[in-house]
Amino acid sequence: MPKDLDPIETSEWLDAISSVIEEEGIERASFIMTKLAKKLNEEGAIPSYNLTTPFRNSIPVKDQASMPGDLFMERRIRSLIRWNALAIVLRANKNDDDLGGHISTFSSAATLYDIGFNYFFRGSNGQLEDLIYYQGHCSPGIYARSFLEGYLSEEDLDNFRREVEKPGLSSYPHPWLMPEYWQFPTVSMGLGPILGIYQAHIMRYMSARGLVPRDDRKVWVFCGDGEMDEPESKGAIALAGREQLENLIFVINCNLQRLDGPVRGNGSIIQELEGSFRGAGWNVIKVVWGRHWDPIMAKDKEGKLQDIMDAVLDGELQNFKSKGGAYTRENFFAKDPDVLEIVKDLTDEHIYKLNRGGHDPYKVYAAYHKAVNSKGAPTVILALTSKGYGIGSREADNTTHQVKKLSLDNIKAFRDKFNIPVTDDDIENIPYVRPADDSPEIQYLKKTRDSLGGPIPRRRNISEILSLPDDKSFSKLYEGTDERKISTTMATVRIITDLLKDKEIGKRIVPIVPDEARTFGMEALFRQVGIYSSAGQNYEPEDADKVMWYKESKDGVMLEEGITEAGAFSAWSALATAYSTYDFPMIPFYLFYSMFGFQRIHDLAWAAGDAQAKGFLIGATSGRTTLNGEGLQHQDGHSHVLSSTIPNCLSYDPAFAYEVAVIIKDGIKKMYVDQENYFYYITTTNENYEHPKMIEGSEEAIIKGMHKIESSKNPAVRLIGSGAILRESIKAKDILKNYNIDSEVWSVTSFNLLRKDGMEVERFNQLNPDLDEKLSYVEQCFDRKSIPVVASTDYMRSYAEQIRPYINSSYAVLGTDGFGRSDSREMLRGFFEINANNIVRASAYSLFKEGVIDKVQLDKIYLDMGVDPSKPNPWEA
Ligand SMILES: Cc1ncc(C[n+]2csc(CCOP(=O)(O)OP(=O)(O)O)c2C)c(N)n1
Ligand SMILES: [Mg+2]
Repeated sequence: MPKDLDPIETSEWLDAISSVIEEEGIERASFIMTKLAKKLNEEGAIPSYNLTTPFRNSIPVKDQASMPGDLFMERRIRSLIRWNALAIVLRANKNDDDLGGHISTFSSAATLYDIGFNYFFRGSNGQLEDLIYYQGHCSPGIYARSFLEGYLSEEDLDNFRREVEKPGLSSYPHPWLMPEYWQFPTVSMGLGPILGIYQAHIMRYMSARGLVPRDDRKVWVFCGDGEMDEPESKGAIALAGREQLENLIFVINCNLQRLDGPVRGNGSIIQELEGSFRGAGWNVIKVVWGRHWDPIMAKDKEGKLQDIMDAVLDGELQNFKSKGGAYTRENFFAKDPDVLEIVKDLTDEHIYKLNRGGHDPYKVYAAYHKAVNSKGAPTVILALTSKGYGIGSREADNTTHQVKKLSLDNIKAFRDKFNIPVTDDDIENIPYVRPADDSPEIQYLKKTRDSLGGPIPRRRNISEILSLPDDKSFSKLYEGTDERKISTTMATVRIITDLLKDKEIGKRIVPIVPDEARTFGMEALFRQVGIYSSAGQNYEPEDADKVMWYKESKDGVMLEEGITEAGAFSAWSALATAYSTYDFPMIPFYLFYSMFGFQRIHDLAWAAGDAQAKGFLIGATSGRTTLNGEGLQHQDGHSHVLSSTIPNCLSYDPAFAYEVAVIIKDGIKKMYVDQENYFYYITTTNENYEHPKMIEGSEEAIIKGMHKIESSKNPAVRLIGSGAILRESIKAKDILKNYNIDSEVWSVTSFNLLRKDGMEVERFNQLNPDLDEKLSYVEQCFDRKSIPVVASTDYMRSYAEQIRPYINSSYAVLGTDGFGRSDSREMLRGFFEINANNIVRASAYSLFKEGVIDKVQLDKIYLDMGVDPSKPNPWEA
């Protein structure tokens, strides 16, 4: 704030606005101020006060909704939750197992959760529950509440972070490990915020389409102030503002610290976030000071205390909690002698106890009350708290994040602060404390949750079983395309288009794109099903006179999320878990440039695996040489390697339209009819070619990962390939024929699945030496004859390498290791040595090594194939 050059003039202005407020109300005053700001702006000034307000509570005391419950009872309950949360972590770390856990995060957030649980979070008994993204490091606090509520036992708590032998409590929220408890995986910082925003977006989408009404259901996202530095945390806040997601509430626990130290030692994270969120169109509710400050602030007639508050740095605020009342008096209030005077009657102890807003149930209640009742915009609550609240000398120290063990003195200080009924004799055991079922505390706790619809967290682990769609959507593609040339991307879009019209499941199909529909030939869907827009379409689209015009509508089906792979993926994730969160299975198809898939958003995909997502990811325009003109940053030759790292992701690289159809049909069956816990990644390409008819009866083999497409009575070599490159293997077969070398060709729809099958069989045989040895699927296909195998794909070699252990003959693998580049497909396939000539070269070499052909024949083939030993190696070029 610049220096006040004329305080008398300033006060005249202030008096003037005060009298408007008094006589005509706050709205009129705001109107005048807006007019004045406009005037100023005309002169070139950019008013700064639009985005941030003074460092104080946004809700004035007179406007605070009052908390209806029993403050003292709730404090007793909260204290027990605090104690048990601490006990969970301390007990887990009493031995040498290094189990870890966190104390200080929850201790700063306990009131923020408690007010939610006591008054706002709705449960799942007979209704759709609120969707809550808990801050991952608060998990002990959430378990501690479930323990008091009677849903977890002492034994469960003692199994915190022990999940190998017993179904213990997962370290953080992990639906995979606690499928009936946690709904969302959140601990990887930043994922909760972006997933939560898109969850609220999808909640409105589902409602707008008349699928699942949203009524006053909310999405709550709890996150850390340090966590807000993740690009994902703030990356989608503009969408929430623009879409007016009034069903979304962010609660940011501003304890001013992250893991290593202060979040903004030299500034104010609350003010910074206020500006960002307000700029994005959110309601911002700052909960800075607790009620003990109210009488002090009431005495600040000249705003001098406010000036000190406005200038205080987070680094200083941290010190005030770690160094106590006397320090605060000297370094905060004493900045102005008049302000020092205001607190002269307070002892140091009193000053220390001046509470922060986030620890004051009344203030937090008022904020939540306002948030849940706000219309037309999302709300963010910025709550000032203290990290490690209540743990004695470890509160607000720079190392408090990692506290897992506490000195006896600290434990006693905690017990005393929160009046926990544990004696000195017993305290070293750190016993859990739970009053009897019929105690007033437990009765109160149960009553509050019953009135809100039952306990949470709870995850719906069962879902409606869907019927299979009409087979025609798929069987059309079994027939091949005759002479018509299409791409597998086009085939996929056809299937999606047909499925959208399906009587049984059509309404559940959601095509999602990140501004790439035209790339994938999906623009017909714009008009056919419409693009979802919460505002509808309030303008005439430029192409209104065209057949495929850009139609936005309130009940549009397609999600056109703009250029945000993380956002589009988060929307997919919300739909892919709708079977659980909405009790209404959805079948989302997210189509994206395969290069900007896993590589860009792998952590979200990993979280989707944890969340048990079900749906289809389509890596369109895939293949390092198949998407040819786009160059190094676009041409993907490794997404299958990346997708293979996610245990429940089934991935396929089909070559032909009928394979795509078989895979999608099977996917719908597995995920939505058989209720298996998978999601699908399918790469498709933009290369147009003719597609053959499906060989009858090959469905099962296609699904398993490999089927024979070209047979030979007496093959000398087996050529295997996938995606668009399979056609190079087919060409190679014809070339080899010229040298009297017979071959057979196999389409490998999934090297990843072949590897999984191989691992399973290998393990089974090792564990069961007394039983008959099983053969892996690859071994079954390639009987034990020593026919060399040559693989070629549009992916790096490690993709096809995976099946080497299950091949009993020689195995040569070609692939696209190295950076991509732009050129014609033909040139690129030569460059990466995956084309027919190179497949012939590799085959000839294998046959030469096996003694099937001699050196003369080899030299001839090499000469014909143009093999050049001096050609630079493509992965270093
Ligand atoms: C993506 C990611 N990076 C790093 C971490 C490790 N980590 C866990 S907690 C933490 C600090 C969290 O600080 P803040 O968000 O302020 O939460 P607080 O504990 O202070 O409430 C870090 C860096 C993580 N969990 N996720
Ligand atoms: Mg923090």
